Amino acid sequence: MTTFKFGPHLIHESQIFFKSKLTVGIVNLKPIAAGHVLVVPKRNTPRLGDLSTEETVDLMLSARKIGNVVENHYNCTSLTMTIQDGPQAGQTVPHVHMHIIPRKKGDWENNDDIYQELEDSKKSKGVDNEEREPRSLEEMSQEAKELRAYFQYE
Ligand code: AMW
Repeated sequence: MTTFKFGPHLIHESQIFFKSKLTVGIVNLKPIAAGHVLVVPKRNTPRLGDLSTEETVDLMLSARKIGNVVENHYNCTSLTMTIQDGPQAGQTVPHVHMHIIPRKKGDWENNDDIYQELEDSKKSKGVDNEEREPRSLEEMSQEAKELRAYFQYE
């Protein structure tokens, strides 16, 4: 796999840090916190309900492993793990994905503000009307390299 199709987006191999039989872990173009990554089934399908049982189990087991790693790597103590399953739930990329966001005490003043921030991060302009800059491939590749070291990766 040299590139991976995430909905309409072409993901560079260097953005991928985890691969199982049916799932990949990729670093995020516009993370809302350090270690905000995405867990994505290899097969491109929009809704969780489209996945086979095997794909669903593989996704969840992968999310558990990845969550463990990012929580430790970023010295956090909890995880927000969320799937926006369909456009009315806020899904913008029509390819199933779970957000994993490492959390620690005091990171957001009100715990659930994280969901608003997640929404804002996906708009082309943020709440302050500032354009949210996507990260460079170099920056994303560096993070993926660090995370890849925790997994048996081929
Ligand atoms: W969804 O609105 O569909 O729940 O979330 C889409 C996520 O995908 C966002 O976190 C966004 O930053 C991320 N994203 C969009 N395009 C890319 C890309 N090319 N590489 C990595 N992440 C991406």
